This record gives sequence, structure tokens and C-alpha cells, in this order.
Amino acid sequence: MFTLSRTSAFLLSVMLLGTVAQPATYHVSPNGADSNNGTSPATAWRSIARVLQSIYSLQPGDRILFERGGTYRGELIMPNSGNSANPIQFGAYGTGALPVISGSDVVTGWVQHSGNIWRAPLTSGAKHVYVNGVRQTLARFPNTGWLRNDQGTGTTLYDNALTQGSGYWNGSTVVIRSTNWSYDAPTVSGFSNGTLTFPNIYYNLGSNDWGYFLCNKLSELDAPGEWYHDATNGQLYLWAPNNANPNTLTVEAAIRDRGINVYWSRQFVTIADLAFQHQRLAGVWLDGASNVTITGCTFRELYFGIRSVGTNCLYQGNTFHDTYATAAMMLDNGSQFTSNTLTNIAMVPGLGESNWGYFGVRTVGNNNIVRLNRIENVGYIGIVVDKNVLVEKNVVRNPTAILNDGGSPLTTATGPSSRTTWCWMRWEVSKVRLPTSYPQGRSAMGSTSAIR
Ligand SMILES: [Ca+2]
Ligand SMILES: [Ca+2]
Repeated sequence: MFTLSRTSAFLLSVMLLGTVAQPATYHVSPNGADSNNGTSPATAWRSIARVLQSIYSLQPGDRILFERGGTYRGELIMPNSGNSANPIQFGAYGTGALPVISGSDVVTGWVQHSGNIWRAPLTSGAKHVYVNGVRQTLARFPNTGWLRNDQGTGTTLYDNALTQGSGYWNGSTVVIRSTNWSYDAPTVSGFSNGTLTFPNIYYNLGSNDWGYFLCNKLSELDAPGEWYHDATNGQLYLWAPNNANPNTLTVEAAIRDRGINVYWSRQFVTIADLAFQHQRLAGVWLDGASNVTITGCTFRELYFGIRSVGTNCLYQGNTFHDTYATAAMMLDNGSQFTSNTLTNIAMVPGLGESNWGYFGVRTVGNNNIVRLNRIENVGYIGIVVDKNVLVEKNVVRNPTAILNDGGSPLTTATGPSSRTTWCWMRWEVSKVRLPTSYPQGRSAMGSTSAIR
């Protein structure tokens, strides 16, 4: 009777393991081809679309690496899990700038529409438009500055300076400095006799002279740098800076929601050394994932950098700049946000969260750690935490840059009185800056009704 010796059995299992479970590395390059096998730099794939064709077959330890210097337009998902010893990894190879995962597409085929206004086909909803990398302005009125509320409620705003005909502003967006600590941006549902009507913003404007402006209307596209997207007819309109012909420029429209979406209950995924830009919702979106590591990444010109519902995740050594909403929105438990750099976060009125937002980092959950981060220039509060969280050794400079009444640089969100919040602030807390002027809001800070 034939039996394997213990040594032979071991060797056989190693051989089988070697053939079955050897992790694979796939490469993606601007110079690749989707007909390649992807398994070496010389046979790299080219597109995110090709990556998605193989994404469901990834095993623990497998890696998808993007060549540095390239821009990859698309939305990645992670529907599989790694394990603690062998996470599935998204990363970079080669030399140069971080590979860019972009939420925008280049818009081409411009024809003259009227005067300096050009148009091009675009069916997907454009949230932002960039010309040679610079964000342009959604067509607005007035072109600069703010109008002032005369008398409003949570669903109306009356201003006798609004003299347009009945229905003129229907479907536009009104950006309102709705309180000391908030901007709201509801869609206008009705307009007549100087009164805008919109869904409830839950703040009573009253007779406070809050600033507001209107945007997202083609007939208000009347200046260089303004744009408008007609989703119904699939046309993007642009008056380019310096009256330029857009066919001579790189025009990009932000049309995708997420850079990487890690699915519900997936775990042990690493995202390293990638640059996320132009996503409508978030660079990385964790939807109930655990043990996800995000490190060495850059998040810029997008809504959230990271938006996570996660457990035991590590966000370390990333750079966030020019995010439109809260840089890191963590509805996590047991996660760590450490050694990140955040600069110019939520600094544009109307582009961040309505009602309550414009933070550097916000955690909602238990046993999170916010440590050793540098946070500079934040629309509202630098760090907002809830429940049982450790906050230590962070530097927060220039919070409440475009809002006030924020308890900056750190505050605990309102919650049940039974919560056990404890926070430490160490190192430099340079200042709690009180803005010296209020172009967006009340004309004076001293009004007793303006301060909560
Ligand atoms: Ca305008
Ligand atoms: Ca007024």
C-alpha cells in the first residue's frame, strides 16, 4: 500500500499551494493595451474598464498596480476580500507623479452657441467643470458677491431685489448662508413676486439679512468662466476664460460618483499611492467594509476625500486638499485617522454639505483615533467627533474660515447626554480664528440674533 511520507506530503502541498494560490499582480498603464494579460509592465492593461472585467476573480494577495504619471478615468469597485496576511491591493508602480483615478471625462466637440458661449455634447450629469485643471463657476447671479434676504422661512426667501418674471428661477439652485454655521443649496421649486420657494432647509431665515445667490441657469451664463449643463438635452455650455475657443483647451466634466467603492462586508483591502480627483461623491467610498488600509494617497477637488462606513480601518499618511465637503467623513468604529495632511478643506460656499458640514475630519462612532494630523484652512470645524474617541497631537490652523460659531478647532457633535466623549488636544493649537469680515453672511457679527 502506497503512503506518502510526512515530508513528501508537505512538499506536495507546497507545490499545490504554489500553483493554486500564488498571488497575481496586474499592471495598468496609459501605454498598455486591454488585449494584454496585464501580468507584467510590458504587458500592461490600459483601462479601468479592463480592470473591472477581472475584478470579481481577484484572490487574497492579488494586486492591481497603476503606472505612475498616468490618468485613469473610471470608477473602481472592490467586491472581494483579502485576508489579514494577504490583503487585496490597489497601488502604483513606476516613477513620477501618483497615478490619477479621475472622476471626470474630457469634453470635446465644441461648437459656437452664442457669442462667446460654446456647447458640446455631454449626457452624464456634470457636477463640476475644469478648464486646464481649474474649476469653473456654475452660471450664477449675481456674477460676484451676495444678495440679501429680506424676509424668509425654512422654505421661502423673499427679496425685493428679485424682479424677474414669475417662474424665472424655477429649477435653479439657491445657495444661502442659512445660519452662522451653515450653507444650504436647495433647488428652487417656485418663484413669484420676489419669493423663492424650495424644500425645507430647517433653518428659519426670518428677517435676517443672510447672503444668498442663485446659480445653475443657462440664461445667467453671461461671463467668462461660467458654465451650465442641460442634462435633458445632453449639452454642456461654457464661456471659457479669456473668451477662448474651448476646442483649444482641456475641458473636463466631473461625472462619476466614486473613485473606489469597497462593497458591504468586504475586508482586508489596501489602497496605496493613488491620487483621486473630480469624484462627485468621494475618492474612496467604504460601504460597511472592515480592515481597509488607505495610505499614501492624495484626494483633491472632489466632494468627500474618504467617506467610510467601516470598522478597524487605517487611514494614514494621506494628503487631502481642496475637497469641497468634509475631507474625511468616517461613520466608523475602531478606525484610525493618523498622520494625514489636510489643506484648504470645504472653502467654497455652497459646494459642501448643506445643513451641517464643511469639516476637516468627522467621526461618528466608537473607539476611533484621530492622531498626528495637520489640518489647515477649513470652512468650518477642524475635527468633529462623537462618542468614545481619542483625539490627540493634531495641529489645527485657521478653522471657521468661511463659517463661524463653530467651537473650532474641535467640537463634539450634539448627541445623547449619555455619550462618553473624551478628547485630548496636544501640540500646537495655533488659534481659533474669528473672521474679521462676513462677505457671505450677516453684515455684522455683533447682532445678537446672529450668534447661536
Ligand atoms: Ca452669470
Ligand atoms: Ca434684500
